[in-house]
Formats: sequence, structure tokens, C-alpha cells
Amino acid sequence: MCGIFAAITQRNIMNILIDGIKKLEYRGYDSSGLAIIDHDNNMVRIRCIGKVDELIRKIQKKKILGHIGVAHTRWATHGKISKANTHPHVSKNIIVVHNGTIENYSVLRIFLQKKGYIFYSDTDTEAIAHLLHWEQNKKKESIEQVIQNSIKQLYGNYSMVVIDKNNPTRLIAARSGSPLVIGLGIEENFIASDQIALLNLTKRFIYLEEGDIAIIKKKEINIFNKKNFKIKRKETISNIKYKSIKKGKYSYYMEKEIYEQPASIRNTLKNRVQKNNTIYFSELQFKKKNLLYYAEHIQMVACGTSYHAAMVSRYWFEAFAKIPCDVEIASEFSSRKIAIRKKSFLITLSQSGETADTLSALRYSKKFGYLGNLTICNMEGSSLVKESDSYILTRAGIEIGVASTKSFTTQLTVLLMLVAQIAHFKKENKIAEKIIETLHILPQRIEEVLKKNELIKNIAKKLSNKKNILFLGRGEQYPIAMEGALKLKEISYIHAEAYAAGELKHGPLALIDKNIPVIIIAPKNSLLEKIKKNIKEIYSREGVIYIFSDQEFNVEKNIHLVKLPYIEELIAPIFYIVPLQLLAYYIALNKGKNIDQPRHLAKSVTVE
Ligand code: HGA
Repeated sequence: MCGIFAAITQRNIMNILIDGIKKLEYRGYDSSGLAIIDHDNNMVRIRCIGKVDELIRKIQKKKILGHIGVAHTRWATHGKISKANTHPHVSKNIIVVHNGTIENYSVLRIFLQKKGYIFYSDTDTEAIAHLLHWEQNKKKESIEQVIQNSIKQLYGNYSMVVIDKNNPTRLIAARSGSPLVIGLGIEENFIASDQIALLNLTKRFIYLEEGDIAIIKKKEINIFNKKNFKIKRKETISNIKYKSIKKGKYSYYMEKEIYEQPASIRNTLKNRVQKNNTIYFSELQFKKKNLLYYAEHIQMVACGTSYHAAMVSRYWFEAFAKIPCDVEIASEFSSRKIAIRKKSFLITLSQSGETADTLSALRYSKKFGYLGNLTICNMEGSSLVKESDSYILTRAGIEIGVASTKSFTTQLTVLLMLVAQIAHFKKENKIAEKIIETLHILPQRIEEVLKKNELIKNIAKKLSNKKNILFLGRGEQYPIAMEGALKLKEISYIHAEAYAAGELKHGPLALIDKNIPVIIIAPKNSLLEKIKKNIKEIYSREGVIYIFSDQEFNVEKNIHLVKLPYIEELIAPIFYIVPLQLLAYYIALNKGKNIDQPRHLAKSVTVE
């Protein structure tokens, strides 16, 4: 959340800054701003509420020339959405953009006000700017020392980039809590919250690590670690193609990402299924060998869509790998005292690998003596990957739509592969081989269900004006109902709730009337007869039902069948989420919502 982009360039900086911050808009779009030092050594700061396009419109009227600047797109945490609260924040010669939250900002604010500083915003970030100015003027020290002295006084997250107008030959960056990556150019350098913003400028990157401070000049970069020792961080070459982050023929990234799912799943499976029908993850290495296979319990921790993927896998771990499994929302896990199960192994899931709640759950878990931990993640080099004992990459490719789609189905694909691997280890060979065989068909099955888009579009027309929608599923389709409801909430703002179908009679049945459509996921499996009973219960109460199934049903008044192609039971959850993603997408499209940038949300939730 919140996007930072900064550069020190040979060419005029303005277009580079705008282009960079536009690419980070998925991280927050409450307001945006930039500051550059122009040729006369004046600071030019432009800020405005709303999308980056507003900022671009404002800038077009001006001709500003400069070679160093910072830009920011905000997802507000401290202070409402207003121009005054928009970054960059300034304290005389110090200019700051910040991603994170400063917990002790009110104490700092009072302290700095007493020293004579005037605050123009309600943000925590402005306290950083004044603190840096205060520390810089206390005694003459190097800028890295000033930053070290200041960040010792900050509690919270403070990835930031700073320009000192009195010495505009360098950007100063500090990372703690959320990511920053340096892009290496030819006699110019860049820094951003995500390499996506840098891919059209360079392929060469240096990821800053927790506690690092970087002094970035045109021709030179110096990095200092937590202890203020000068260090070298590894340079990596990215193989991500810039083209892959364009929308192409699609109207929204979410649409593109839904349709990319067969290809991303193929990529997730590639070279991981061995000739002897076993699974091999090349990146999966444990410091203590095979700990996961000897675990007697799996504790999964995640948020949002990743939490739903973990919920589905719980059914698989217990049924196929015969291993007890619990799933918990990350922020809850780290809010309570844990009584750890015997020989328990921790698995975290996150698309970005930067989800603050999941990261703090991982850190918290380290107090409790889990056998080990593993993260399932889409971003190599992310904080979760770095801080976990081991990792498996989902290989979904870059996901830009705020509502996750392909990262969910690739997480499920990895989880099912992992279940097969553990099943093999436990000599449950028959089921392991069956899973692997079935996984081969998965991309093709997703292609088949994607062809049902016209059918889903028609259903979307019927549902677009509804205020509330219920989603029901049983067994591993229950978390799919939850994920379907989440997609709809996120992008259409329709209130949607999911229930385990068996729970209906314990309360939610009271809601049923002709105004609340009920979406029921009812594939052919051992629970189908029970689901049919639930359908009858709703029908008898004049509920309006939409059944998503590969089976035939008696279609009567108020019962609509969304007939889907045949799907193997083992992979049915991965298949059934796709029509629900499409449904949410078409409903939001009918309602004219900004699908890739739903209000109040942002991708990569880097604040707790
Ligand atoms: N706390 C700062 C930055 C917010 C942020 O990083 N959000 O993800 C603000 O409210 O401006």
C-alpha cells in the first residue's frame, strides 16, 4: 500500500516520475503528489486528491525541468484524504515520501511542536520530515547518520525516500516494514516500492533489506545496514517482460488475469511433476531436512483471498495427506496466546509476500517452537520469502487487479501439489498419483469454464441491481463460496455473505425472501444430496436460487441453473471459483465500477 517512486536522472525527470507513479497506482489511489528540485534549486511540489491522472492533468500545464525527484500515491492511514495530507511532506530543506505507519507519531508531534515546528497535515509522515530536519540541525553529521538517529526514534513501518534540498545530488532511502527496490540505470538510478514501476527503465535491481539505508547518486550507490556498516547487496536481473504488465485487449487487469488462469496454472505446474509421477519443487529446501513431512499438524496463516485458499487446502491436507490442519486469519493469530500443537508446522500464504499481518504472524510464530515454516508466495525476494525457512513460488505472474484471481487459483494448485507430495511421503501413493493425474487436466478444464462467459454475463444482468446476495457451499466448496462473496463485495460493493450450506437453518434462513438471491455451488460429489435438501429449504421459502453445477436440476420458477462443464471432484474448487470471479467482474462492469481500483482498497497490504 502507498506507492513510492523516486529517481535521480540524466534526462529531465518529470515524465519518468509520472510514468513510475502511475504504474504503482494499484497500491493506493486516494491522492498523489510529487516534488522535484528544478534547475534553479527550487523545490516544486504538486499534489492533488484522486487518481494519478488528476496529477498528470495538473502537471501538463507546467513546464518543470529537473533531475531529482520523488513521487507518491497514497492509501491514507493517518489523516483524511486531503491535499494537505498528500505526500511529499516537507520540513524546510527535507522532502519525504513514506509508506507505512508511525505508531508513536503523536508523541513525536508534541515533541517537535515544542521545538517550534509547525504541522500542516494530520499525517504521521510529516513527523518524520520534521524529525529528520531536527536531527540534521542538532549537530553536523552525515545524512546516513541523521537517518540512523531519526529512525531509532520511530516505532512502526517507515519505508521512505528523502531528498535534502541543500544537497540535491542524492536520494536517501530507508527500508523498514515495506519493500523498496533500487533500479540501476546508466548514470541514473531509480527506486520504487515495486519493480513493476521500473521494468521499462531497467532489468537490474537491488532489493533493500530490513533496516537498510541507501544513498543513491547518479553514478554511485552506497548501502548501510542496521548497524550502519557499509555493505553490498546482491544485484538481480529480472526476467519479467514489461509487455506482461500491459492490459492488452482487455478492459481491466482483473479481466485479463481471470483469462490468464489456464496459462498461469500451466506455469505453476511446469517442471514440477516428475516423470515418475512425483512432485518436485526446486526451491523447496528446509534447513532441517523434511520437517514438513514429519509434522503431525499443519497451522496455516493468511489473510483475505489467501486465507480462503488455505481453508480449501485444509480439506485436502486432512482427507488426502492424513494430517490435521488448522487455518487462522493472520491478524487474529498474532493477537492471541498460542497453545501450539505437538510437532506443528507453520505455512503462510500471501500473493505479494509483503502482507503486513501475515509477516507479523510469521515473526510472532517464531516464539512458539513450530517445527519449521514455509511460505507460499508469488513474489521471489519478498519479505515473507526472505524470513521463512523455505518457500514455494506460485508463479502466477504479475497480478495488478486489486481483487486477486490468478494468484488464488495458482495458490490452490501449489497446495494440491504439496498435498500430493506429502501423501506420497506417507505412502498414500494411490491418492497422490490420482491428484497428479488430475492436475494435468486442470488448465484445460479452466479453459472450458471460461468459455461459459456469455452464460455468466446473462446471470450478472439479473443480479446487478441487488443489494444483498448469499453464497452457499459445502465441504471444500464452502471456502469457494466465501471467495466468491469476497470478489463480489470488493469490486461491486454489493453486500455478499457466504455460509456453509448446513448452517443456513441455524440463522441465515431468516433472511430468505425474493429480494436476496442465493448462489449455490453444487457440483457432483458426496455432498450433493445434502445441498439438494438446502435448495428445497430455500425454495419453500420463496427464495431465488442460482445453482452453479455440472448436474441437471429441475428448473422451476425461482430456480435458475448455471450449467457448467464436467469437472473432476479433486480439482472442483479451483474450477468453481472461475465462474464466480466472472460473475463479480460482470456485475461490477454493469454497475460501472472502477474494477481494478475498488474504493478504499489497495493491493499488497503493507500496513497492519
Ligand atoms: N501513514 C501514511 C502513509 C500511509 C501508507 O503507507 N499506506 O499504505 C499516510 O497516512 O499518509
